[in-house]
Amino acid sequence: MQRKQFIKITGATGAFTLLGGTSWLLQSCNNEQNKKDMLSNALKMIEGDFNTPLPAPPLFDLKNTKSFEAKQTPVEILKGKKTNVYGYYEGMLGKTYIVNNGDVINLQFTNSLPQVTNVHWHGLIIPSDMDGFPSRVTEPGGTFQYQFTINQRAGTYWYHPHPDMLTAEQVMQGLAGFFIVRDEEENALKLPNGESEIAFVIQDRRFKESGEFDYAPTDAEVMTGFFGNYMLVNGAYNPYKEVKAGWNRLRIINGSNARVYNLAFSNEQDFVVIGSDAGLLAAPETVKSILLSPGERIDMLVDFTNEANNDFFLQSEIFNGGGVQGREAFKIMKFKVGDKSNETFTLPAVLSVIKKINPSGASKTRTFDISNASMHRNDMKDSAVAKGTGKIKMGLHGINGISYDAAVMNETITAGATEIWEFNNSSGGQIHPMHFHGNHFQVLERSGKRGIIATETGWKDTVLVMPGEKVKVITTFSQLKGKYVLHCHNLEHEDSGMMLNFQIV
Ligand SMILES: [Cu+2]
Repeated sequence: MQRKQFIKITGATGAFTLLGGTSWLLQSCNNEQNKKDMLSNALKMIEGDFNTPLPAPPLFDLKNTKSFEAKQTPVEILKGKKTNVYGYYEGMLGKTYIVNNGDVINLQFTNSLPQVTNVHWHGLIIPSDMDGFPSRVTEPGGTFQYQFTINQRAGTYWYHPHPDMLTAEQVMQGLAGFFIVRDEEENALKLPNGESEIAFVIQDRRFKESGEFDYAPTDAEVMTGFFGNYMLVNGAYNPYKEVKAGWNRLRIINGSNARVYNLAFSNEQDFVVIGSDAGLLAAPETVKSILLSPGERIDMLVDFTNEANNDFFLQSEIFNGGGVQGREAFKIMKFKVGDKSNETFTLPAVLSVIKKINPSGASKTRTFDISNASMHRNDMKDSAVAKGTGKIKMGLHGINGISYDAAVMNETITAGATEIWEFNNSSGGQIHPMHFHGNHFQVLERSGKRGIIATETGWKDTVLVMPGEKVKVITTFSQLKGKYVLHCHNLEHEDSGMMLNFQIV
């Protein structure tokens, strides 16, 4: 960062604190020069040597293990340096759960962190009191019994913390894990498995000289979300993965706080999207690149048959991200393709049956203004700004002009009701991946040119809403009565207020 720009940014942060208000920040955001300064300060990605093998988090042994724990341990991510990370085991991330539909989870969770936390099972349709509601937290040293039955389709789900105003920093410190559900329908497809089924989470991080994660977002960085300049995959910096020259199945989570990736291969090869957040699509769709926003997952098949003994990269390509993101291309990980595989695989024409929800059956349409509406508020209470316990202050973002308050019930929904929810970012300047708990949804329509992309043809729990867009989703709510949240999965946005409560009654 150039010194002149640094002074401008820190000056801006200081002024925000002194004037203590969102009205000043609104002026700052509308000021073109300030906007340019924020963008010119974006860090350039620092690429590694791609010499570290891709680690796979160990599998969670559900038969013989009755507990798990969030704790801090030191690991080596950058060569010769120590990073104290958070994880659900000894290291960054957490053990991978692989369960079958119908399995029962009954685990005692222990919080061995120095701050409150909880566990949100992202994409699982489970009772409200097991779902990691932001104000239901486990104190340091405390325990909580997570108990629920898996009752949903196969898919790549994940688990991560969700405490009010502490989610961003706890995920950044390393708390996240895979929760893979299998079922008969998916098993029958005999998709590539074993060594050819590779699950990984991509995350950007910044490091201090010492090797520790550098996470101290300024107010300007809370506005856009926080970006790192080192790409980690399963906690390893720019790793490589050896694969067979045949079909491989890649299950990818975007576990980044704010960064959207435009995933593609450096050899320009096609890949086949077979699944999304909540399992298989109806039919495979072949693409050359796809956007994956924070919280979203992609399940893809990729045929490396013609790449025997070649190396190439999974990378993120330039995309139109409303001036906020997508202006830089960078490599994420290397694939080293070995000899030809002996296994044969024929891509099925049909993957699953996805019954489209008929919009005419919707009893209600709710519109959520996500154009950073809280910036227009001048009634933000000082207490709301002051109540922050973590690194991010409440109040810079909101939904419908209101920043999150765990004690307020914003929306009430009748169990079993079919509703259309519209996320309106038409006057917004930020990227918002919108996510809600307790249900899956279908994407009905998106205004503008992007249309509905391959991953959005199946069941979703997170949908990317670009600046200028309106996106409509439809769902039939479950019978699991209780409180859940709707929020932006840009975690800096979430923690500064871009979340609301809804209850199913
Ligand atoms: Cu957002």
